[in-house]
Amino acid sequence: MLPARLPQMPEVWRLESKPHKFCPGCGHGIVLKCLGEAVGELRLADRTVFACDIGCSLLAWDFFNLDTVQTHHGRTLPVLAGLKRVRPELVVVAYMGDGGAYAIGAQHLVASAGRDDPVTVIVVNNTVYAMTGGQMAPTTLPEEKTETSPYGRRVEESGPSLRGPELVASIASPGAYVARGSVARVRQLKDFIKKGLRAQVEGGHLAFIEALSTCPTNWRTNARETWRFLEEKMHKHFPLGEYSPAQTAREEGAGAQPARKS
Ligand SMILES: Cc1ncc(C[n+]2csc(CCOP(=O)(O)OP(=O)(O)O)c2C)c(N)n1
Ligand code: SF4
Repeated sequence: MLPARLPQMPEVWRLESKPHKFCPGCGHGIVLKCLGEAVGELRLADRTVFACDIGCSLLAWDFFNLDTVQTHHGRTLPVLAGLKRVRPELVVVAYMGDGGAYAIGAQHLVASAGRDDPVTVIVVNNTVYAMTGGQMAPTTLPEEKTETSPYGRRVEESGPSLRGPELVASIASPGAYVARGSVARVRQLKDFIKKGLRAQVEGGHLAFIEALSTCPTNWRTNARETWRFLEEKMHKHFPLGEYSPAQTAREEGAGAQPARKS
């Protein structure tokens, strides 16, 4: 039997593509719902272009009633930076996994942050390459077991797990918006995404939001273990909040540390 009151969905929700194809317990649907609501509440639907990367994010290619482009792995940001240059009136949203953003697409992320491309970037960090079977990613936590680190990630061999917002904030322009949210803090995540859209629309700046997310399929966790891993391990290693781009790093070429605002 259907519940008496169905949950309210964003106005850009595309009913024909539901139910969606993400696994049960996956965080992608939560991030996308936040994005859909943010686009609707800011009345941007008629000029927003949504672009998704290779990886599980590509399952969102027909998720919204929005113009959508699906790009090669790691190439979503330069595709949208180019689109924005020729059609500056559009609002462009790049939706990527941590593998796409921080491994194969890292060069584009660094270049876009340096150029302050007016694109809103959302990176879903689930600590693994999910779609290809759970291999170790740049964001895999120390000691975390994956398909390619069956005894746990060894920092001595693979380096520390990469913190995306901290990296972007250390090279981005002072006007850029940088934050890290989590699917376990939905209102905060949606607020960050809204601010990220405003940074593009009102300020003409890059916005970068990382969303900590769940992948029970590759973590091989049940519901309770999934949430524990997210809230106890990931939140500890990847602090939530907004990050101030380091003005001095840009002006003087120095390695100033980005400050966390909240
Ligand atoms: C150029 C290129 N290299 C590798 C692949 C194979 N590949 C497809 S998805 C993927 C991993 C995706 O991981 P991530 O970007 O973190 O997204 P997730 O699936 O975790 O959401 C890889 C390596 C590819 N499609 N193209
Ligand atoms: S493999 Fe992981 S990230 Fe991909 S849809 Fe399933 S739960 Fe989500």
